[in-house]
Amino acid sequence: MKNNFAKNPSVVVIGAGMTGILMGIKLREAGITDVTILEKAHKVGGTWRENTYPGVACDVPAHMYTYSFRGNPEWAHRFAHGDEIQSYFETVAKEYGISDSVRFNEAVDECHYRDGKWYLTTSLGNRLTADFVVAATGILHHAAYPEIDGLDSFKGDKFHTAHWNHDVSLEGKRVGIIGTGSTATQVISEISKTAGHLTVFQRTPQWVCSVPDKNYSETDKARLRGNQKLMTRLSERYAFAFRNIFTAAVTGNKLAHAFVNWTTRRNLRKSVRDPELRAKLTPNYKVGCKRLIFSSTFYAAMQRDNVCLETTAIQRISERGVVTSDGTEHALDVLILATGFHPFNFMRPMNLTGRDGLSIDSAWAKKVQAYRSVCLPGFPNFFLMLGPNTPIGNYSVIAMSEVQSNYVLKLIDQWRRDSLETVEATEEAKARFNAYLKAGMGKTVWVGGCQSWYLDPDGDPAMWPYSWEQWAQEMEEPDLGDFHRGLPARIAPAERVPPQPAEKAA
Ligand code: N01
Repeated sequence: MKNNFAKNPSVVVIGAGMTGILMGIKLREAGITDVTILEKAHKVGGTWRENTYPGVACDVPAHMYTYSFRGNPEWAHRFAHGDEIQSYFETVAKEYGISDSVRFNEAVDECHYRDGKWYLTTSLGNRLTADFVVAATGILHHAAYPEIDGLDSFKGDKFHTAHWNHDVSLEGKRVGIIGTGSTATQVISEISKTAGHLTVFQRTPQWVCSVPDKNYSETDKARLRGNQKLMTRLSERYAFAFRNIFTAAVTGNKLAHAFVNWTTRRNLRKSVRDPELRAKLTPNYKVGCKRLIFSSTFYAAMQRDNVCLETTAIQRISERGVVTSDGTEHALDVLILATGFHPFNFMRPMNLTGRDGLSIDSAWAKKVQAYRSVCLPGFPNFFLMLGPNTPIGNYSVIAMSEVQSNYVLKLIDQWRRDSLETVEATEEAKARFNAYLKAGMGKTVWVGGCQSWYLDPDGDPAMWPYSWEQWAQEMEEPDLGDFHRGLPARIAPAERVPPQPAEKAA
């Protein structure tokens, strides 16, 4: 591609999941030819490659969960199943020539900035030098194991949903599952069909909204094939509804919240007739405080004869099963941990240091924050995709990545035309941005009296508290006043780590 820029940067993208594929496509479109994508696994797909548990699906409508430039007429369900999504990403990566250029089975171990360049060392011992690094490393990929006494003593089969053991058949077995989040509700709906007996260990009930699934017929698909315009219209219709109902409901729109509150409570009332079970499944916090669960099958699954809801607290795990605080031992053959992820482990375990030896652990020692989610002061020419306060929630994370990738490309363009010597947001800009976020949190539903992975260790939501439209508009053009011009002041020694040995370019 011909362009009028003085410089053509070298860029390393870390990760070939949904965002890494997108960045690869966008960088090439921008005429940037020196792009290396490193992927720790053997194929593209990220979270959809990793999560293969029974029932895995996307609870955002499939036609909305696609790249805006590459609709998918082949979706078989309104809420696409994990394998369909994985296959979509593999297809797009192939079509756009991304898979051929990814270096698979090569993780980034070290990533250090010095004098205008990034120096990376990979798990294969290779060394690379780059002008820019884009961490497309995803959000929820470090499985959280519960801290329960005796967890390792269990003699049956035990695994986390993110590392499903497909060698273990559940047919006819006594199965226990800990957790009732978005993942667990999908798993429970599916495995309750075959397990001999399923005990669901619930610590906190969840609000569940029913949006029925739909199978797309061959006629539906044929209508969409070759018609990107129609697919875009369909995607926009879903996005409009989700933004104005679910996103609005959690970010302070009272009318939208009243509607979601009403329909969610009604779903529980209509779906669960037994008052005792209903009471156990009724949360005591606001609808939407924890991520709203979309399922039209969970409540039915909970009422199967072979399913039992256990709300007594777990005391410990024994060799035979789960012991609850009333002294009951629930004997199990298989224990499934649907206990979620560590959401603030962005980019780990990579060893990352920015300018003047500032380590990411030091930079985030007090709080995990960024400027506009993607820029980290002290880490010039480095972008973290889907970083803190991205408007994640019940919306398409692909749409978020597209907005952020355009923002990042505009910043790289500033470097290419020499308007910015390095791209680094100032500490002041970060502080101002985070104060602005904090000011908006009070009216959101996340401060509605619940615990969830949305909250950081201080209890502050790591979310975007305003409307989607406001976010997209503010991300449209970078405010260059928020970036360093010329040489920034050195970072105080107390915040640094010892200097890293010099690496040679690959
Ligand atoms: O994890 P979670 P998840 N003892 O953290 C319980 C995305 N996602 O994997 O509520 C007992 O939500 C914990 O209990 P409590 C989506 O963004 C998307 O389900 O903390 N219980 C909770 O019930 C989602 O939000 C899709 O009291 C313990 C559960 O484990 C995110 O992934 C599908 C415990 C953890 O729930 C995470 O969802 C699936 C303990 N010690 C997931 N520790 C889509 O469809 C934890 N729990 C797009």
